[in-house]
Amino acid sequence: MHAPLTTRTAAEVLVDQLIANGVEHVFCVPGESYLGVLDALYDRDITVTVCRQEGGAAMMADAIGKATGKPGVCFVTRGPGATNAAAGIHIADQDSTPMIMFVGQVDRHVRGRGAFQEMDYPAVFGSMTRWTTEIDDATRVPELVSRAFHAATGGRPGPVVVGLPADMLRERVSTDIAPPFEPIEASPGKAEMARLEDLLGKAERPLMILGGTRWTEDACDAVTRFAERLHLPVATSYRRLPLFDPLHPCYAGDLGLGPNPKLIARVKAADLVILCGGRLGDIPSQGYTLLDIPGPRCKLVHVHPASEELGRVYQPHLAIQSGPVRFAEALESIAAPGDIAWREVTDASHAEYLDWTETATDQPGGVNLGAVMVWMRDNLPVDTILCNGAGNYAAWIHRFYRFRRFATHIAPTSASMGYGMPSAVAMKRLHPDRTVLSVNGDGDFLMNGQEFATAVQYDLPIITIVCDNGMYGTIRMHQEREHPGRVSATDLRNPDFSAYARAFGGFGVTVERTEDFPAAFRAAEDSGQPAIIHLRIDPQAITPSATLDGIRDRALAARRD
Ligand SMILES: Cc1ncc(C[n+]2csc(CCOP(=O)(O)OP(=O)(O)O)c2C)c(N)n1
Ligand SMILES: [Mg+2]
Repeated sequence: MHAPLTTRTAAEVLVDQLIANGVEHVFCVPGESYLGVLDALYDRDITVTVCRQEGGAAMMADAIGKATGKPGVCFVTRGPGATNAAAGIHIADQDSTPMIMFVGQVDRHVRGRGAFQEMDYPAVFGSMTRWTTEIDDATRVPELVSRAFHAATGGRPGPVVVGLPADMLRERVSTDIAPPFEPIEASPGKAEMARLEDLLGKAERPLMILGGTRWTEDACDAVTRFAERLHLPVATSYRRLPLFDPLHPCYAGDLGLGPNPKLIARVKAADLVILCGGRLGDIPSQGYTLLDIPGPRCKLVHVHPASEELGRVYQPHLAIQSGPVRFAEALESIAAPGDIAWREVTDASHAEYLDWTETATDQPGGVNLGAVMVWMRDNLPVDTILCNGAGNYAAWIHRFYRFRRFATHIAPTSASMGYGMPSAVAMKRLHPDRTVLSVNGDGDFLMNGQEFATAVQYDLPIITIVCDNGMYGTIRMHQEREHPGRVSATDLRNPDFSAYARAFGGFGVTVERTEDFPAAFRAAEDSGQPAIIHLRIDPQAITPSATLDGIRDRALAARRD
């Protein structure tokens, strides 16, 4: 314990405890329920970003958690603020992102009466957080904040919600600040690593899949060295692309939405799958079809920091309860088999990845999103951070863009729309000197497009791309498959997104032809302002390899058969 024994308000103790835990940024929408905290933030060394909607604030905190591995922090007001923020809490839960949301609460003496904006946080958030609590005793702020950091980062990381009764925040207490938290790393045992070595020695077609969170750049480097020594093919799980350099000769590709069919065949043919960090959930497992449940036919080695995830869906042949950091370190001890049987498989897998991603596919319409991704991949700095939400437009990111540095892709595995704008704000606050892109669909963007105002407020020259096809394209695609020709509630009449940018005080430009994109991008950069590049996309260009009419015709033909 340290810090002097002077009296402070509980709100001041809370903010000091955050600073002691290394928190540099908080994101908030103000509320009268936590005025004491806003006052404590006034003269403390912590960067505050005031947002336009709590969903955006919570997504910004999630983005910080994704980028740094340490809890991102947001503050929101009770009832309506908390419910708005729920979108970000759910993302952090599904994505295993460490984050902490502090939320105001009514005074303790009126609690339970259904007082103004009162809400029962454990009841509301209990099913999507690692821990939800309320601090009733001002002297326990350091203890409970410390526990919040441990709960958000331990095992499988996730969100924590902490309720703060307004009268508790006003109380003066003389309490010390607790020491900073240290994330707890589980390590693999020698016996498990020996069994892994043995399994590799007997394998003919092994494959490693990297996913989940708790990674560091060093851990990724160590896995890369291991893959190199064993010439092991490595795939990345859905939206965990930056865990492995896609141009490394061992890279086999991305297991996400619209994956390379050849990669799917390779996973199905593997006799040993080393699933490191992730859960191989619904999306990367292609609707739970890649491995048999509960007992996969291949030998499955599942490495995960949380015991409750091991054996939850798949029965692993070898379960290793370890975070990626310690597991990656331990990989150094594994000897390469004398004769590496899978050399050619690895080379072929990488060649298939390159073939699948190298050049944009032909598309209807003036703007080819694949060509836009290829241009950005070839022309932007390698440490560019790309943020996005959900929609079919993201298929072109996954397929054609390349993430060659750690934590350069910030996007929800929960495929929550509206994430691309707020997360880009958080990334530009965190890394003012790096290029930050926010890539959005037209439906997606307007879910949190108001955070463009936050980018303007803090002079954050983010380049925002809005892929405007005039529809909720993903749902239209499903509609054409299942109810061909019956377009229901998926058309959108959109604003002029470049005028939207200018109305907010930013730079806006509309692009109608692929060849105009580079100049538009450079003009957006040169403006030095937050910018929106409005891309007009032909609605027929629904995926990199299919048109809407093609999907409709196939569905109608299937009905006639
Ligand atoms: C918050 C949220 N609401 C609804 C959905 C369901 N959904 C998934 S994709 C999609 C449409 C996305 O449309 P748009 O952003 O325009 O991208 P497009 O598919 O047209 O490229 C919808 C409604 C979702 N994933 N998240
Ligand atoms: Mg759209």
